[in-house]
Amino acid sequence: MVQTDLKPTLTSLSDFDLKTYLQTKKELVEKALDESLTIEKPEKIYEAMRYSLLAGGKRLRPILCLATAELLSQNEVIAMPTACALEMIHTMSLIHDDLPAMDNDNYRRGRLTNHKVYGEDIAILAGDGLLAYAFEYVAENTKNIPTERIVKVLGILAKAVGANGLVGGQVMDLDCEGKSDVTAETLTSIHRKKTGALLEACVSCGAVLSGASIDDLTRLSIYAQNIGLAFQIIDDILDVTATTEELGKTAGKDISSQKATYPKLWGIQTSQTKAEELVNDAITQLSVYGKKALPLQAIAQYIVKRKN
Ligand code: GRG
Repeated sequence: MVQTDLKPTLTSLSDFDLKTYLQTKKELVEKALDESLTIEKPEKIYEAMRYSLLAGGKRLRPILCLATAELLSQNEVIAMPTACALEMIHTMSLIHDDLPAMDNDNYRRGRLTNHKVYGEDIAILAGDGLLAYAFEYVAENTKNIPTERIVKVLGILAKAVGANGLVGGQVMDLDCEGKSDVTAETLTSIHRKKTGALLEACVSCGAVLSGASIDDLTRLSIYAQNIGLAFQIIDDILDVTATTEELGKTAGKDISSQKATYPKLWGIQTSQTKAEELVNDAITQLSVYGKKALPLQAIAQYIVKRKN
């Protein structure tokens, strides 16, 4: 029988070895992050920044950026400084999120939170230091790329961080604590900013660095918005169903902080179904790229299957 290349995408997707892919990319990212930030004076602040930046985590954001660059330009090296910057921004948001004035948590990524080790003053400054360094790192280390693409990337990062991104989402989230009448519309608006904006920036930055067309940018943005929301829905489910050991952070925190969550609004089963629908839509968006899109499609599937 003649072997055909036209196997349905989903068959190829189930054959894709995501575990090895994620492990390989994670090792590259860990090495780049380690090299990105060396200890200078005053040592205390560099140690605090490195403590959280090198504390592990899934490294999903840098991997999304690298995978997008690989898809469009077969060149992930050009995206590594931006991938590191995205992880610096994500890490700073976790440090600030864990502060007593915010979510007040003692554990993150399986170890004590930054302020528990270095004190609140240094934790705030470590977050600020990482945020500023993210932009410096992209500007100074992105090579062999037209300057206008680098400027565009810096703009995308700034937008994802600001009042229409992480900051705005966090403010809305804090405002909704203790309220029982939060609608699905409001919750989705919170998470599109708080979680989705940075995940979308990962994909958009990888695309812009690769010289993406408007059509590429549009379909990749839709992919990213869908996986961003699915990621948060699963995050809410795991907060109820997983243990502190599995999560590496305090489980059940959403209930004790009286947070508005998707399981509270829809129940666990409906929340899971909605996340799966979003991910299926995300996968379909990328079918135009054929097998080259398998890594991003497999990452989308992983988002609804993950256990931490
Ligand atoms: C950006 C100036 C500035 C301030 C930050 C605190 C804050 C404002 C925003 C909070 C953002 C936040 C913590 C969103 C939650 C996103 C989320 C679901 C994080 C968990 O991500 P994972 O599971 O974590 O990828 P790992 O540890 O694997 O990287």
